[in-house]
Amino acid sequence: RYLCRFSTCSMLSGTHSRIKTTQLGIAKMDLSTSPICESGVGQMDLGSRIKRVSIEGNIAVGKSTFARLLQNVCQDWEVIPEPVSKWQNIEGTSQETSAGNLLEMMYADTPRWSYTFQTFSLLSRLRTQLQPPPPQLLHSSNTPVQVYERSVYSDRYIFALTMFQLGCINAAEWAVYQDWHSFLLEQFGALVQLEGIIYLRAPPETCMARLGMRGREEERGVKLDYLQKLHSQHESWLMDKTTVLHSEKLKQLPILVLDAGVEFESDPEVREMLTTKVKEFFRSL
Ligand code: DCM
Ligand code: MG
Repeated sequence: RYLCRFSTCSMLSGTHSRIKTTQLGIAKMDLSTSPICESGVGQMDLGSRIKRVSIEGNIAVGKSTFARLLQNVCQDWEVIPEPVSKWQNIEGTSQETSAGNLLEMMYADTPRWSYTFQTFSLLSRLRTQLQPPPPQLLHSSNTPVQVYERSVYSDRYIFALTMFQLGCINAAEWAVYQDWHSFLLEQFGALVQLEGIIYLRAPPETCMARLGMRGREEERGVKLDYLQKLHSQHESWLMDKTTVLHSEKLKQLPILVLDAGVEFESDPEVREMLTTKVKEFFRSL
């Protein structure tokens, strides 16, 4: 079963090269002056006034770096990182023993482990996002925002879908995955509902270079054509809006597109420009 699927899964073999040559740029936004941190609140229910936004973007585009940057901008913004360390160290039945590194297993034998990986990614992310917000966010006098690194939506519409299209998740697994996803969102969707999405957009070549620099051991075999495929998938979902989505709310979500092709970490002017856009975006939600 796996051998036969392996031939169609090209993540590590370099046969897919579909990339859109769309002009990369920053979405136009109204840059008025007052930052969200200075805005007051009305009489709204404490929990419901917390905004939830996810940062989306290709592997190694700089989501974690950008999230850290945002964390330092405003104390009323809570950044929730992607639970990668949980995937690298699956808890065994006794808490001291690890049941393995699922990220490593997935990259080492993608057709064998993709379904398992995607199921666990969805589960661990949902669990993380269902955690109650910290008290300082609930009692903040400003507009609190929870910023998630990726979401249950990119799990499905970027990664799981790509794995299905590459033949690394078969038709039965895809049907089961989608059934789980839809069911879990029916049950918990309201609790993890997003108000907006920040799309960090960069050429796959830039992501490839950054992936090399960060040197995560498990990702050594990742090829440019896989990043190109993921880039096209992000473009279809967030720019062209051609991805078939299963939630009306998701279709309507406001999206802030930021050019992450520039070196935003080291350049204070670029950092300032990007965080101003984020403040304005949060204020508009
Ligand atoms: N990942 C995946 N499927 C998901 C979510 C993440 O394969 N649903 C992988 C891609 C990266 C790593 O996990 O190898 C997350 O790293 P990054 O923060 O660069 O996106
Ligand atoms: Mg990251």
